[in-house]
Amino acid sequence: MTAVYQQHGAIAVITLNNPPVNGLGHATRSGVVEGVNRALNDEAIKAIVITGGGKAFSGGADIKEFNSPKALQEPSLHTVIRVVEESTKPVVAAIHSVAMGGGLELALGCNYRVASPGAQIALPEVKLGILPGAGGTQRLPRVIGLEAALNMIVSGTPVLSEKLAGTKLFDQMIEGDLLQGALAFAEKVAAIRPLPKVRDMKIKHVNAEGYLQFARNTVRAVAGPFPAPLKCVEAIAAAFGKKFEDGLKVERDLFLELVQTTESKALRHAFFGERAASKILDVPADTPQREIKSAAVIGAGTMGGGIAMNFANAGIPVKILEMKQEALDKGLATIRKNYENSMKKGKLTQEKFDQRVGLISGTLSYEEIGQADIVIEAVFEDMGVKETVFKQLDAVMKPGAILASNTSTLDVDQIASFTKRPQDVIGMHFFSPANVMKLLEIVRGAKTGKDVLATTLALAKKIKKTGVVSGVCDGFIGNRMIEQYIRQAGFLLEEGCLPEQVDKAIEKLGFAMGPFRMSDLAGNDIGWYIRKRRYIDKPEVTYSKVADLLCEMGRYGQKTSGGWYDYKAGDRKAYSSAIVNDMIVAHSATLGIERRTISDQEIVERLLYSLVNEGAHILEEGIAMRASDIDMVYLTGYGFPLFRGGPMFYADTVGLSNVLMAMQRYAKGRHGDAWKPAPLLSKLAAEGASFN
Ligand code: T1G
Repeated sequence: MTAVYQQHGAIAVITLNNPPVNGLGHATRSGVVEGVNRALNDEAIKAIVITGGGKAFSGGADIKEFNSPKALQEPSLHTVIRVVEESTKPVVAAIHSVAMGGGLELALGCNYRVASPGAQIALPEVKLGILPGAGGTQRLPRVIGLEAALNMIVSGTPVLSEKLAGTKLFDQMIEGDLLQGALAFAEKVAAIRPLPKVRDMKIKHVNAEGYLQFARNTVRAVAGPFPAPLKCVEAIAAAFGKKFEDGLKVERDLFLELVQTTESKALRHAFFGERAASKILDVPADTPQREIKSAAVIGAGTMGGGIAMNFANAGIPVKILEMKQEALDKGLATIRKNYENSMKKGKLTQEKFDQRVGLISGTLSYEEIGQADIVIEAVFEDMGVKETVFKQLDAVMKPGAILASNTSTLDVDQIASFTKRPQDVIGMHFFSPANVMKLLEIVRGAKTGKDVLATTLALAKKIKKTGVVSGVCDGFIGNRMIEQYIRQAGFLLEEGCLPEQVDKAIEKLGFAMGPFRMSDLAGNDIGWYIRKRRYIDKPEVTYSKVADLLCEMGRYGQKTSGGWYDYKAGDRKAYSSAIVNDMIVAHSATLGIERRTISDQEIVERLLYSLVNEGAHILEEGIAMRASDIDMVYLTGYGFPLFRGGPMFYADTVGLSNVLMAMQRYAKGRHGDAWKPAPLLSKLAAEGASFN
């Protein structure tokens, strides 16, 4: 049963029982209606308490049901709330832990609400690209006021129950046993008539219209490509000057409009994608984990320092090993500076600063890190250097320590072979800046132990990273795909584009930064180093030489005040470079290419579909377990626009047969070999299927 009915004296208790968060799926909704009707038909019952079993009152509507018939199957959430609100006996919501979305809306339909302190109270629908669709925009302003309600609904941010204790949202806060407190409260109000209803309350505001207009202007300025925030304001506005039922209808219409949008589907895709990524088919959720109480990092450079900060931020002591005192001091000073900057911006209290700085120490001796539960090396990206480090680690680290490499492309199996404990070796590929970027590619070696993988996934969550598991291949998931994207960017320059046209086209799609601005930021010499290797390893793969010519000009990017673009001292703005543009045009001439005007659509298709095709190969090879994992890599590590859902989701929205047709067109052009479709893509397109 997903709603359990019990009788405590003259009080009926309906307990939501749909783990893990009492999502209000169809069965649960039916259970509540049956419970209320049963209580109303039982003369011995004077009042009703609704509460949640397990770790939540309710996390809201069951998002898994969205865009499926079940979501609207009667009794809909509206019906459940109406049944509760029309009850002839008082209904008390007893809230603990989490009351979000439809869960809070259900509570708002009750006559009374009591809560334990520390419960997360939210209407977070806007984060899923929708809005509270079961009366929340009409009832919440009636109990906590227009401004507080509008802030909660437009931000979707949870508020702790005790912060709302003084409002009409909660009739009583219950310290100690919630059920006992709720039963006592229900006894106390059982005979009170008329039954209070939130819908009958009035909203007072000194200048509602003025405030709502201010809200519209503010929200419009910050909502970007997402339509939901502004529609939240419109729904709340309908709570003024309209009959309650009319306001509900406005809310309903806006909800139905939003739930069909691609933006909302993308946000819901990302919500589930983030959670699915930590599920590994052959590693059960109850796989024993190793305890991580301390960490060590090899290398105090940009990556090593950033990695160490992640541990300190999570309260885990971390020791950084360097070879030279000067490098160690520089690294520790940089970390301190980063925390000082956060404090200056008001993002860090002095207390947190002291705590985090206190958790980070340095050493020059391998012996001093031997007792750490995990060690992550962030040394130079060269297999010889990795070999030296891992042989040292194998000699000094205690048995059971996890030995992780921050390599961004190298073979983790080969790295593991430098040790006598390959089962303890794993890849943890952080993205620069490592203390900021959410993505953590977790590279599973052939011999990586299941407990090591389970531990690393749990650690990723603890240090607030999105951990995505990758198999071993050159570039893992993200970098392997971005290489095809960069290849196309180079070919586009040879055929007629200039850097700013390519960047602008993809930035118009929502990317934070196009390929050339991104390369200038990261350093053009990094790609140069990788291509030099490619020319030897994979001579059959063609690349544009334009990027090499740029590096031969010493134009590595921002760090050399010039790359694809020109830069001025102290100014990170990218200025079009006549020297570079002339070089590109001249290069086309040497290739005998007649430059042509290329549309933004072609630019976007060639950049994105090259990602999608490589992503399909990655899926076929089992390097990534599921398409949403690939999407999470791009959403959290490569600036892919969230409202587009990631490359594989984007391809699904375009339609895989359309993607395939476009690729077939490009296959007729230069470097057509790059457009050989992955068999999986062809198969899904032929079946009219999708990746996700
Ligand atoms: N529906 C279905 N599954 C849900 C869910 C939901 N609302 N919320 C969480 N889950 C699953 C989640 O996928 C994961 O599954 C497990 O629960 C644990 O989640 C009409 C229409 C509640 C604060 O947006 O914010 O109501 O991976 O890892 O860290 O207006 O989940 O274990 O299989 O996040 O303890 C509005 C979304 C819905 C709340 C718990 N509600 N959830 O956090 O656990 S729309 C939300 C959360 C709505 C009405 C509208 C969090 C949490 P699995 P978790 P957690």
